[in-house]
Amino acid sequence: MGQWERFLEPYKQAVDELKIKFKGMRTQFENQNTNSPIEFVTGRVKPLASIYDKTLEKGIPFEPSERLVHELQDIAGLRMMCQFVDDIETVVDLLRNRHDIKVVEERDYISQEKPSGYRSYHMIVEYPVQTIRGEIHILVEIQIRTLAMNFWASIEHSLNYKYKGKFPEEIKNRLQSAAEAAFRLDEEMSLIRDEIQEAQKYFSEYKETGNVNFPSDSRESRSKRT
Ligand code: 0O2
Ligand code: 0O2
Repeated sequence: MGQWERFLEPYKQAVDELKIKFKGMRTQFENQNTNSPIEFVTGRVKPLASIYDKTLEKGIPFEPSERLVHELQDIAGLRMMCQFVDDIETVVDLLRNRHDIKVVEERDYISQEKPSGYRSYHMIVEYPVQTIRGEIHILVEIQIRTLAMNFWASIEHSLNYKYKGKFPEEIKNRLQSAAEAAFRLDEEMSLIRDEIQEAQKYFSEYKETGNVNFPSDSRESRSKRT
């Protein structure tokens, strides 16, 4: 096994374990018939090429080292996607209260969006990985964002790769206005959150049982809310 493979092994274990645990949180909400604040979870170990780019950017040697461990806090990364902006705070609280992770840092790019238009909530946590050589504490970056924020970030990330961060002025402006549109979409969806969640509840009941009884007063209660 090569030195990089050995170095990245516990990071892979951390991502795999946390992915299962976080997906489990979603399942627990589903099992108690409650709308989950977590829509879906993804995770990855930073590819070696991206680690290399980051070491060049930061001016640190490209080799497994303590310095690399401390300066690259997102070698292990998880993303938790939410339907609504308010769910983000719920997920952040759930993570703060877990005993298997220790929050090291939080960065709120939602109330303080980045100049690019990027919005997301970042947590750097320490996670203990059990290995045959003992326990290792791994730094993990968790990005928590809405589906709209995720859509914008994925598009911007691909364009960033294409233009190597040097966007033509027009693209830059369009991305900023797209970020505002995503923000407005999140706001609009929040306004009809109850309506959406009620519909989703009936839809999952329908998927499970094949039939569903909308309460007779649902139309009435909906109109009362508006
Ligand atoms: P399910 O049942 O589809 O939810 P792995 O290859 O197993 O290590 P994984 O989890 O398959 O990793 O891949 P990854 O890339 O980490 O996460 C992708 C997961 O996110 C998949 O779920 C996708 O279905 C889910 N996903 C991606 N985009 C969306 C989306 O827009 N909406 C929803 N609801 N889910 C999305 P799973 O894990 O395959 O399970
Ligand atoms: P990748 O390919 O996603 O891994 P750092 O740069 O990590 O030393 P920084 O910049 O303070 O420190 O970290 P930050 O900004 O809190 O988090 C970095 C990660 O957030 C990025 O990882 C992206 O995943 C995401 N991110 C931050 N800003 C933007 C942005 O403007 N657009 C998009 N699409 N994503 C962003 P990497 O390593 O840059 O990339």
